[in-house]
Amino acid sequence: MSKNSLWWQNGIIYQIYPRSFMDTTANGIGDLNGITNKLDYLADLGIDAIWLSPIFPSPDVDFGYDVADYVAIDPRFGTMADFNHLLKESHKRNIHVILDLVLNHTSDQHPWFKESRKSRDNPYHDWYIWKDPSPRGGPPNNWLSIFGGSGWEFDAQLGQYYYHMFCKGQPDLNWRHPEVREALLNVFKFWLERGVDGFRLDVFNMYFKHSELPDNPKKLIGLRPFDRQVHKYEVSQPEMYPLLNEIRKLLDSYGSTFVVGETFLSSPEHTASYCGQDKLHAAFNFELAKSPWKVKRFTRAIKNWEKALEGRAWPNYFLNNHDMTRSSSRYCQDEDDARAKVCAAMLLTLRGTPFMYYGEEIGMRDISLKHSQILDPVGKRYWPFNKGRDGCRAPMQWDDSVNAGFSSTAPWLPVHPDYILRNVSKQKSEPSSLLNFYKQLIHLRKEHPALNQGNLSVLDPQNKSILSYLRQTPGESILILLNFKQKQITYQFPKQIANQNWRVLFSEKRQAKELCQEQSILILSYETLLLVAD
Ligand code: TEU
Repeated sequence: MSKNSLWWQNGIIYQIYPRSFMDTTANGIGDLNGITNKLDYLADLGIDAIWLSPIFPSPDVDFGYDVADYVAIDPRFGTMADFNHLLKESHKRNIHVILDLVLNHTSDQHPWFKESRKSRDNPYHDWYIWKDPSPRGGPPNNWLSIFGGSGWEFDAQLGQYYYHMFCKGQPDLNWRHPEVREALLNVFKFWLERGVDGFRLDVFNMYFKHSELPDNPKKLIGLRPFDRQVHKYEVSQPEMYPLLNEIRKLLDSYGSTFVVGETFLSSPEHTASYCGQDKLHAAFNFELAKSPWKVKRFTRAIKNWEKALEGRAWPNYFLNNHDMTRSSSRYCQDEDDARAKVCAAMLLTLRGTPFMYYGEEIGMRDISLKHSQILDPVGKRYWPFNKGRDGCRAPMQWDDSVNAGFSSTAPWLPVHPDYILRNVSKQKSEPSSLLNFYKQLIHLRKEHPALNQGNLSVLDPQNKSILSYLRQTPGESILILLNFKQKQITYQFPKQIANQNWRVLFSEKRQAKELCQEQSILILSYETLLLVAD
């Protein structure tokens, strides 16, 4: 549908966790029609694509990341007709649609797995990773599940173990089997034929395991047993590269599509190795999102990512997703959104596709739950050491009506109690709200080629307060100055740009177009200051 083949570079991608976005059927769970109803809101925000966390039938052991049918819609989310409608209405508004494909594992309720466990000679048996007990008895090797315990589950009837990196209800597929490979490539085709614009691939670098299934080497240091292993043999096997090549060819044959991979347990360099012309368009590198509130650490994360990609692929940045504490909860103090604005400005002015997560634009905070309310398997297993991921998955806060306007009935997870004060409707009407801040910067990013496509030069930090970088095209230079601290501070223009005259392009705290003629400038508390070369 896209006239612009670079939509995924120029655009902003907005992740929706469908069960928490908007409920139109009064079952407490968001749905596809809910998303369709909110497309005008998203178009007005200025985003260019929505990535939908899994919308396929699932027993919800891992809330959609355990798929029981790759080519159908979970009835709680709607029907295929609802999906077609959502796709059509999104495209009408120039919003692309990206689906989340979870192809490393299925649900144990997927018909393939049900067949697979029937008998050792069932045609589907080898579609999963089955293995006899070790000669001494017990699991075939030392691989563990990141969700806790052994990675192997014994099936008494078969007398064999199957492997699962995540819950035991999420058996790993055997991508080495030609029929599995074909069936999964057909999943891409099925959705491409329907007109979707791209995919997010869940833990793609886990698809292949070492063919011999050897024990992983041990490590001395690490919090959990999982962390005290080098994950050498169950992730990042070389067979992934030719497969990515094949996936990319398939996608390219459908026009200007996009595929972003979620890299699991990976360094920026290794993540970058999966990106390029004949591989993924993009992959997620978690360094920025894991940075503490320190200019030095953000600077390092940005430089590392740029360096790792070596110009081979277009960068991307995110601070939030459905697996991590929201950035507002990580960085903001109380209800003050000053730091959330700094985050927004950074995300929207860096060189690379920004990924946003629903509710980020209004600074939604994580909900806190009692042990008995936890739904996420990670939280159930590791409480209270790790409370799991429910916190960042609470219902979207639309307005101050009952259940924050998300649903007319009790939602699947509680609404954050701050919704009366923090919601879309309220922030729309407040000129200085976080929502309006996002909108202004999204607008600026679209208007200015330097912000959109320009080069990036990260300037060396002068102090612990200011993160600064230049974005440049041959015709335009923009200097971005972000104050990470509450106190105001004087910024000295570095030598390489000291002879330049700068005008204010954006700041909430001063007049646009104001000229800066001094060698230094006073940056106010948590100020975002964008200067354009005169
Ligand atoms: O995430 C993989 C992953 O790295 C996380 O499971 C991570 O280990 C966890 O959040 C730590 O708390 C993807 C999905 O994003 C996640 O939602 C799924 O649970 C997982 O894969 C399995 O599909």
